[in-house]
Amino acid sequence: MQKPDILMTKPMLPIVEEQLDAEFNVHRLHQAEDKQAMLAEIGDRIRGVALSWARVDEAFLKQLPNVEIVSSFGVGYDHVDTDACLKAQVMVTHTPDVLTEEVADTAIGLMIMTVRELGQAEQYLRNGHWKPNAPYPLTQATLQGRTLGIFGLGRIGKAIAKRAESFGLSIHYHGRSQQPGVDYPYHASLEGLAAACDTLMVVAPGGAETQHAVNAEVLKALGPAGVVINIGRGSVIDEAALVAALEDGTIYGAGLDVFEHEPRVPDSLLKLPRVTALPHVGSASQATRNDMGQLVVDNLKNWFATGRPLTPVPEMK
Ligand code: NAP
Ligand code: 8YV
Repeated sequence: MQKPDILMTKPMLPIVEEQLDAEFNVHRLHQAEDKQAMLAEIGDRIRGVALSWARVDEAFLKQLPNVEIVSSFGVGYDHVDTDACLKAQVMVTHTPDVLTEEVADTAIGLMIMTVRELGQAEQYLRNGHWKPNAPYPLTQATLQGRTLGIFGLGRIGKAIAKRAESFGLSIHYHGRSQQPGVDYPYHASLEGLAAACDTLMVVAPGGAETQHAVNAEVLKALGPAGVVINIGRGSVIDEAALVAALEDGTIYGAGLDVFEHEPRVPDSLLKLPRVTALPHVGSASQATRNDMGQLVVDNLKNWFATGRPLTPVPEMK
């Protein structure tokens, strides 16, 4: 039987590429010198897409008139226009759950690094500044006694909350609605959440609805002891407003794993002393990335074997 033709948009993990090559006729868009010419030539044969970090919109889908499924690497899928996919009757899958605990671990690590300046302290030692009578300065902030406001109490948000509770933090949250069976105080507005806490953990998805939700007003409400941690998406925070709030002391510090224009991180942010910046490594252990990659493969295999996806995005359910 003829193997289905699928399109790969970027290089993927070896375990993914090997399995996809065994099951499908894989076309690698990233290897084409002229991507438009390649799509014009093979676009109508493509039935599936193994997607990482490429935008899927109406224009892209038009070039793949017979595509049935987009299997995206990662739980966040703000790079996929799900309305366009629904209109074109294209299934979209993502990789939830398998990365939840890893990302929550990273979020907690980033929060502690930021509040206790652990990255800066390590640089102090590595740069030879730790001498007799020259300890690293005491941090003005402590994790103890903090109130953590979680913006996006979903799978990862709840895993962060569970960990934070064991550190003795009080937890509050904001989302589009109050969740039944969740006892943490709920705030109907993000500004209300920020006013009630001193540490804001952003773990909401990206996309038009959350674009710049963390703006100058929210940062002002967080206050001068406030620390923002972003493990969700860069687009959720107005980066220029964040820089301004850090520069003038409106808030205390920030720990960021994600940025508005990755991999570009503005110098104005990096030169601030109370900023901890990580290169989008929330899920980036080999084991977790392999599990995510396996789901990309399994969604495609299941779709072509049974006509059903394993982990469709909520809009497709
Ligand atoms: P999830 O279970 O769907 O949780 C998302 C939460 O955000 C839900 O509680 C939802 O609550 C809330 N939310 C969704 N849309 C919202 C909106 N428009 N306004 C306000 N709140 C909204 O997803 P997850 O698995 O926890 O992942 C969350 C996000 O983390 C992903 O979308 C991705 O962007 C990010 N992520 C980052 C990394 C990294 O490496 N840094 C790794 C994995 C994931 P309501 O429905 O009640 O609003
Ligand atoms: C990945 C992520 O880094 O799952 C997500 O939404 O942001 C991360 O786990 C990314 O999707 C792929 O590089």
